[in-house]
Amino acid sequence: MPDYEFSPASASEDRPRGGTSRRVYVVLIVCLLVITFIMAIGIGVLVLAQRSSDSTDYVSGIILGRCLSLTRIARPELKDKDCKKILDAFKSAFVSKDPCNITKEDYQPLINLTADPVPCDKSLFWSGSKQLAHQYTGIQKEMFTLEDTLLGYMGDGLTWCGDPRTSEIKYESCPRRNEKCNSTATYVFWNVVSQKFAESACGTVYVMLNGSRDTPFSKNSTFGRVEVFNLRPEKVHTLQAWVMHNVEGVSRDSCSGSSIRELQSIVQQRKISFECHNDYRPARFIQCVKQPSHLTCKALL
Ligand code: N1C
Repeated sequence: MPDYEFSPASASEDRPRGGTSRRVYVVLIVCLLVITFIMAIGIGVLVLAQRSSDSTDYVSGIILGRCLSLTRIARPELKDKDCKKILDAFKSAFVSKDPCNITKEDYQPLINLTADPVPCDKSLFWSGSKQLAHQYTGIQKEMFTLEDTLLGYMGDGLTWCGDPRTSEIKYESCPRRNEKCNSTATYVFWNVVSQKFAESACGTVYVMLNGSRDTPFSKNSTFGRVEVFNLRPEKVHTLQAWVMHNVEGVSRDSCSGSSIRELQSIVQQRKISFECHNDYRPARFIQCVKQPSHLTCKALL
């Protein structure tokens, strides 16, 4: 009998085998479903973990990258700084801590690792004029704003905070500063580094202020609250203010206005001489690059 011919005997023999293979199929399908389910969960967990570690990598990556690019490329005289240690000290200041109660002491280990003193007569403070101040020091390379030093450069433009429940850096959902949440990680950072920047200044120091604001000198600003009061009169003999006005904007206040007179009085009480220039010419030239045909710019020539 040919192999393919049906025989009752073989049919009866096949029945139990057919039942077994159906069971095998069912078991296989169930196994496949279970494996697929486990894999889906695994992939989900990986994606979530990846997302949350992205938030760590974002700030950590920028801080480490900025530290390396400044100390290894732009300012090789700082090549001995240990950027990995600096990143660890930065994170330890606020990671896993109450985001509303960061202290100056929390940042002390970071400060100790990042000393970058500015030569006398080369410190430029600013308030309300960040962009122009940076354009100025970008050209006048021997002058330094805080953001031209290692610490200021690393933190510029970033927001960060910790959370007691995790050891990760947050940056998207940090609490806003208010009466109940006074000492945020970023606010305390700028207070501490601005204080250090002012304490280490010497000789004549400069401040660029925004004369198109109602109060170019504000006692609530970091400059008015922290820096002015941390200049050391035994090292700083003169503060020279540059009151810059927008080329097209209105001139709200100038060297003779009440806000600058208030600054003058604070500085002189601290036994530091005070000088003031309206629209300091070298910085005015920079403003005029964008609007060379404006009347006040033509008048410069
Ligand atoms: O509050 P400000 O200016 O008077 O602060 C500026 C003053 C500068 O002289 C700097 O040395 O204080 C220092 N400083 C920074 O370098 C800095 N970089 C970025 C203070 N703050 C700094 N930031 C952020 O800008 C920070 O978030 C802070 O709140 C603002 C300050 O801007 P401002 O009012 O124009």
